[in-house]
Amino acid sequence: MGVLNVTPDSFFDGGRYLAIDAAIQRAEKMVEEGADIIDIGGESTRPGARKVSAKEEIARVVPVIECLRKKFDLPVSIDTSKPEVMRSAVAAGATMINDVHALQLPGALKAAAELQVPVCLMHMQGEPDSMQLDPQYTDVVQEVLVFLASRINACEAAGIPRELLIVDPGFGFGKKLDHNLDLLRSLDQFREFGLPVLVGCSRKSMLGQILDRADGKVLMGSVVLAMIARQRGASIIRVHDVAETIEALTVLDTVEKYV
Ligand code: 7PM
Repeated sequence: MGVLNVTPDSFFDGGRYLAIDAAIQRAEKMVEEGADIIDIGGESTRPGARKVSAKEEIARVVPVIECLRKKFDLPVSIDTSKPEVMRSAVAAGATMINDVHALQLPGALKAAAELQVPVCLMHMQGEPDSMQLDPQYTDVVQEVLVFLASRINACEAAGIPRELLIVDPGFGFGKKLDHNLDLLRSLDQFREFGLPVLVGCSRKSMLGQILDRADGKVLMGSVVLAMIARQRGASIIRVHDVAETIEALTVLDTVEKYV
C-alpha cells in the first residue's frame, strides 16, 4: 500500500491545484513501482496539523480518486475518519476505507455499513495532537488486541461483515518505542482474528529512535521493519518508498514461498 498525502498544509505551499497535480504524479510513480493499493489521505494526522473540514478534505481527495480510477485498475483506499468523506470518496471510486479512529467518530460505523467496502480498523491511544506526550499501557499487546476485538464486534453489530475487516495495531499512534517494539514482536497474535493485518512503520519516529538520528533518513530501517512485519504475518504493508519495499518483499516472499 503506497501512501499518498493530498495535504497542502504540510507538503505543498502552493494552491490546491498544485497539490492535486503533484499527488497524481506521485501516485502514478507508485503504481509504476508496483503498489497494489494507493492510500489517499486529505487530512494530516501530524501532531499540530491544522484540522480540515469534511468539505475541504473531499475537495482534496475526490479529484485525485477520480483521476486514478480512470487511469489505473487499482484499489484506492481513503484514509479518513469522517463519514461524509467516506461516502464521497467511495462514490468517486475508492474501494476501501482506512480509518485511524477505527470507525469511532459519530456516523462512521453507519456510513461504512452502508458502503460495504473493506475497512481497516487501526488502534490509537489519545488523539494526534497529544498522543505522543505520555502514552501509558499496562500490557500494550493485550490492550490493543482487546480494543480491536471490541471494534470488530461493533462493526459486526452495525452490519459490516467480518470478511470486510482488516486490523492494524497502529504503530506510532500513542506509543513509545518500547510499545511499538512489543507490538512488532507479538504481531503474530494479531492474526488470531483470522483477518488481514495491516502494518505501517514507514519513516516513523520509532526508526529515528532506534537509529538515534534526527535527519529522517531511515529508508533501510523502514524496509527492514516491513520485512519483519511480513515475516510475522502482515498482509498489507503501508509505505512511502514503494520500489525499495517491493524489491525486498519480493526476495523475502520468494525465499519463504509466501507467493
Ligand atoms: C504524522 C503522524 C504524520 C503519523 C503521519 C503519520 C498509519 C495510517 C498513518 C498506519 C494505518 C504516517 C502516519 N499511519 N493508517 N496512517 N496505519 N492504517 O507516518 O500505521 O504515515 S499516518
